[in-house]
Amino acid sequence: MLRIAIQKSGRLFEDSVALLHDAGISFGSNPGRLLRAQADNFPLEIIFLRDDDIPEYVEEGVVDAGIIGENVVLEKQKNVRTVERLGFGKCRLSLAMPKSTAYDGVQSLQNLRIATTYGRVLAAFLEKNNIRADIHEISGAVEIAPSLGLADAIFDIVSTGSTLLANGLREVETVLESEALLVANLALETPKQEILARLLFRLHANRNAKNHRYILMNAPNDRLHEIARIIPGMKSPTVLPLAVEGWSSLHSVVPEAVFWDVLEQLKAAGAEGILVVPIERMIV
Ligand code: PRT
Ligand code: ZN
Repeated sequence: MLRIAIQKSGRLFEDSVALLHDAGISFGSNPGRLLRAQADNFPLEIIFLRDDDIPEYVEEGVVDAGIIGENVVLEKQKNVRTVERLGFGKCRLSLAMPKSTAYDGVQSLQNLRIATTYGRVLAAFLEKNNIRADIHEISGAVEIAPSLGLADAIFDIVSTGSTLLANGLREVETVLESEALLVANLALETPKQEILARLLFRLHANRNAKNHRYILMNAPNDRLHEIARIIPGMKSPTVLPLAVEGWSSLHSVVPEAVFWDVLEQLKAAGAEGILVVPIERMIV
């Protein structure tokens, strides 16, 4: 049995639940109200916690793994292993200042009072840049600190930037690009490692599927060679003869990131009847 902690409620909750559900793991229809849940069809127990507590619980082995923002992992400085970057919960940890204040590079931060809930990450950044500043650690509502006269700058999470804007602040320095991570205890016993590996296998199959498209097309046989060279597929494309003499059907898998370019090239090279279909799961 592997025990995994996810956020009880908040910005990571829904995506964390969806990640497990998409991996075929079911644990009841209303997990938000529970503190713990047992999966019906996978050796996994899910514990719902405040995100701030997860790194410590993972380090101590109270839970074996957790899903948590990289920003929190770095701030808490607990000994945990990052197993996977999960691609959701994206945000950045940035320095921001009142719009009217001049900013001319990190030197402008010298001797300022900076309000934050991420004191350790900020201290490390300032030290790396040889800046001496007064870090003012507060537990929330960081964005209003400058207008209250409590600080000259803030260091906080930014996503769309609209909160900064609403408080008359502008982002002056991005310190960290963060996303949700799957982290694990450093000393998992072998049976737990095996369950984690099974979970990862499923996550990878889903991610590969999401990042690729299956394409099918018809092409005259004298163009097959050229067309096959355009397709950046998994191996070589599958080629099947059509009932019509001199024509074949080609099938392949194309990365999502390039498939529009590939489609244009295929069309120009003489492919016809091109179909692009989503992939449910993909194991490479
Ligand atoms: O209750 P618990 O302690 O578990 O949750 P929490 O309130 O500490 O965290 P929560 O749910 O707000 O965020 C959890 C994680 O989501 C964070 O640790 C980040 O990793 C990630 N995340 C992604 C964000 C944002 N985007 C985000 N926009 N966390 C916070 N914000 C805040 C931001 O600070 C700002 O105040 O949302 C506000 C809106 O941002 P803008 O820039 O879109 O206006
Ligand atoms: Zn929190």
